[in-house]
Amino acid sequence: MDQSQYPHRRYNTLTGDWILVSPHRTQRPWQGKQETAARQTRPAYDPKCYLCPGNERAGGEKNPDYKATYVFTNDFAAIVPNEIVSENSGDDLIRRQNVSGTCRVICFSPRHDWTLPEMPVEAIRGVVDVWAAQVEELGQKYRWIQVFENKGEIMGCSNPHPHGQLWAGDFMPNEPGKEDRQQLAYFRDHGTPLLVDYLQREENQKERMVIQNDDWVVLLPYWAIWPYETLLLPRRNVSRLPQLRDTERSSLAEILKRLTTRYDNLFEVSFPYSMGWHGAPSGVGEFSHWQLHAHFYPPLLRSATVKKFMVGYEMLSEAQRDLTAEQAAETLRGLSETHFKEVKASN
Ligand code: H2U
Ligand code: ZN
Repeated sequence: MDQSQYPHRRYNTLTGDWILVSPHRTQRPWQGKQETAARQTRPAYDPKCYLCPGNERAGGEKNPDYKATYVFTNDFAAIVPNEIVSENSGDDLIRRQNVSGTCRVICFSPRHDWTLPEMPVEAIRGVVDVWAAQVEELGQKYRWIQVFENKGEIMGCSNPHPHGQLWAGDFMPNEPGKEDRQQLAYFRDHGTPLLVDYLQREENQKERMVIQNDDWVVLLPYWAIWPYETLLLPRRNVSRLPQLRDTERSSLAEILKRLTTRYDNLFEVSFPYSMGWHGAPSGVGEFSHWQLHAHFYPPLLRSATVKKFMVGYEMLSEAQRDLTAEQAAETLRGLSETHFKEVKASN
């Protein structure tokens, strides 16, 4: 019996968490039928959209007639600037911490009907530049700047207009905190960044590689939780987005378009996900152990309508998956990089 078909646990070296893998539960990668979701068409401009150029937002402010990207302070920010110095409650059971920060919304394009895979590479490059500039600017003031995109209603995204967000704060949140500790411990033991060595392993093993170009690699991490989760890594050791060179920013835009196109083609639907960047925290410190990377966490499992739920055992014990990372990587490798809408339009 092939040992890989038995339930086993995989260690997430990047966070220190474990995940339970139960490959025998799938038998084959595709159970059930593949559904083709109805083609959604949206207008290039929606007079009711609060992110479209020239429109009024919920807070009463009006968006300018922007032509490329547009960044504004979130009208309903989860973290706001706060000058109050934290007081210690003196109680180890009921602890609190004051937080100060800001939240911004990043409109990727004035085109209401576009999403990242449908945008021209040059326009995606504009988004990359905005991400880097925002991290640079807010890094002067805040410890952790989380750049992310929530895409699709299934992910709780409130508006289809292509946009992302950033939340900046003067504290280190849980997830990057775990990654910081794991990468530091590895660096102390090995003298090389964890993700630099990990990429080398994956390039040797090949079975979890998805796509690549001169500067970037997309792979399905060994420890992935979400069915088609991917990790986007630079080939060079770079700790933060602002450090990316001109050519690396363009090749990043290119690989982002290719990856998100493959995602859309998987179930022929505008593929929902939460994606975001992790890089070295800002401020003073030694961050040689950090390697910049992006995570893509898509919830879909078998079709446009069947998603993975993180409930029961997963809420109470640990994350679990049936489809192995290797099977999912193989599926993603087999997909076309011509967007399905483009194929349909030319037929
Ligand atoms: P989603 O990515 O979750 O759809 O978030 C859109 C953000 O836009 C959300 O955080 C903000 C919401 O607070 N927003 C504004 O800042 N102004 C508005 O007029 C509506 C939505
Ligand atoms: Zn819009």
